[in-house]
Amino acid sequence: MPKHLLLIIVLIAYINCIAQPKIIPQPVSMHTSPGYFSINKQTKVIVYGADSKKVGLFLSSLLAAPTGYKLPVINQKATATTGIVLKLNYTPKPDLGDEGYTFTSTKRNIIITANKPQGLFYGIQTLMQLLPPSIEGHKFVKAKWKVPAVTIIDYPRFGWRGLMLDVSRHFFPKEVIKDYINQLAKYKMNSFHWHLTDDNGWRVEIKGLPQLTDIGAWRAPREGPFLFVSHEDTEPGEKATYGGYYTQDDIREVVKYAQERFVTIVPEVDVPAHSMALIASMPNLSCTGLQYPVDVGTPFYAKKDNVLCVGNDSTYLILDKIFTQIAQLFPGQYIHMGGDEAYKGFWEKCPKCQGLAKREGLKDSHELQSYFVKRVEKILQSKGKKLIGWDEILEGGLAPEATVMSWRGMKGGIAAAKQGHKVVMSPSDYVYLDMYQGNHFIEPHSFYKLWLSDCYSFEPVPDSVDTNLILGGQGNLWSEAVPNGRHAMYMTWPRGMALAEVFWSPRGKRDYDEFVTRVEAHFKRFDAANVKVSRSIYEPLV
Ligand code: TNX
Repeated sequence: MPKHLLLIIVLIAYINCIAQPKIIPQPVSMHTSPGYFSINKQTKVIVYGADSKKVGLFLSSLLAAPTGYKLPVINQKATATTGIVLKLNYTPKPDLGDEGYTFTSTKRNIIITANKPQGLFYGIQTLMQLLPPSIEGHKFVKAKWKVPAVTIIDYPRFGWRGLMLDVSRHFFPKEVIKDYINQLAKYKMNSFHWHLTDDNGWRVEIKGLPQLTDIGAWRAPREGPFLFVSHEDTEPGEKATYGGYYTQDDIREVVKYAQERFVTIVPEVDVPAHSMALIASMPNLSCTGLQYPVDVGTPFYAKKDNVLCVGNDSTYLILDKIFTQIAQLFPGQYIHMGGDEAYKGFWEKCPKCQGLAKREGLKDSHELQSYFVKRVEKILQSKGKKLIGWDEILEGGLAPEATVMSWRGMKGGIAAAKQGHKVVMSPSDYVYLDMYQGNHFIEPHSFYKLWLSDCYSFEPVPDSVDTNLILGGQGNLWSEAVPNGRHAMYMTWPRGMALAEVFWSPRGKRDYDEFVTRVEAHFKRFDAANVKVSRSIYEPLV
């Protein structure tokens, strides 16, 4: 081959390589070709029926502000001509599953196909990422809206791709929750675990139990140290209290918002421990019956009884009342009952708990906990829901149908899968977004460490377990040191992108240095959206 021809081939290959669109999570397969599709004010979004129309309208609304175009969404019977075509397959393509899609862009059109509307939705997230970063802005920008010519086939590795946000240690208004959900959906995550209760605040209105939010949602404020705020915002008025809660209307509004983005909300009511806000509202539910204030925010402790009395019938009556309403508010199949870090010393000294143990033949406090979890499972099942809990629910024996969320490493998940239970992997060493993400000099106050590369190296399926039992994975943002929504975003991204890729993309495709080039490209998108995120992408030397 003549030398100059070889040079041209190498040059084309090189240009193609650097021109590779920076999609996160990485698609299953993507091929680029020369040319592009231009979105302009004549562009139409073409759909076929009500289901694809919804997604089409969503796309049109995403594009409206930055482009200034109001792209019409047209329901068409015949096969499409030009435009952005969103089409559900008449005969489902098995490889794509419920969430996969194909994406083809040429000079003439963009065609997205999927088996289900959710797949079309992910196709339009890919479309957004193929457009310049300014598409993420909220205001009009003059730009050329070019979509490079590509052919993509894409579908997720796992069905459970989640993030958790703790709204108890600090409270975030519903607008923050919506932003959080919107952001995770852009990275093709589909589950939002809403940690609604803990020692430091009860955050959900329960009709007929007004004390939960009159008392349980408020605590004394405290000072930093925080990077972005020097103190917590307190409510205006006479009492210097900190807190807040969601009304049932707020919850319905957020649920609808999440549904529009194909995100399932998993609500968590953390019991039997982490229950000081509940116990402060109803002191008769603890073994001692002592009156405590809602905790100001200390780590897991055993001196105060933040644990529900498992030998008291009122505990189950109240939980039934609470879970009835939680089940009505949240349409997803799962309810998370927490179950973590229960100090069991009060049960050991409590006559009611010991009486129960005797009657039921329970030989230790682990079995008392297991009895409690099994009763909660029955309550949830009676409302048509499935139980999921932190891996402590294994202690004393799992409830028959329980799904385990493994946070103290993977071992709980492995043990649960070996017993045939479903598992969501959420090990603190790989997914705890409250930890330092880089050098302490530039990162806000936190503890321990979790680098971007740690998240990216997470492998949710351990050797020797049935792959089908691992539903997927989840990143968790605990909010002891996260006082507001802006800080929550900062702590979640870019590590959330690494997790999104772990949960979606084929295992064999991971290459950290290449991933970082995509992350850097995505920083521009966050900038355009005015969302501040950490820039710590390499492990610090100190
Ligand atoms: C452990 S993870 C907890 C949380 C804390 C977190 C801090 C889990 C189930 N329990 O209550 O906020 O550590 O990283």
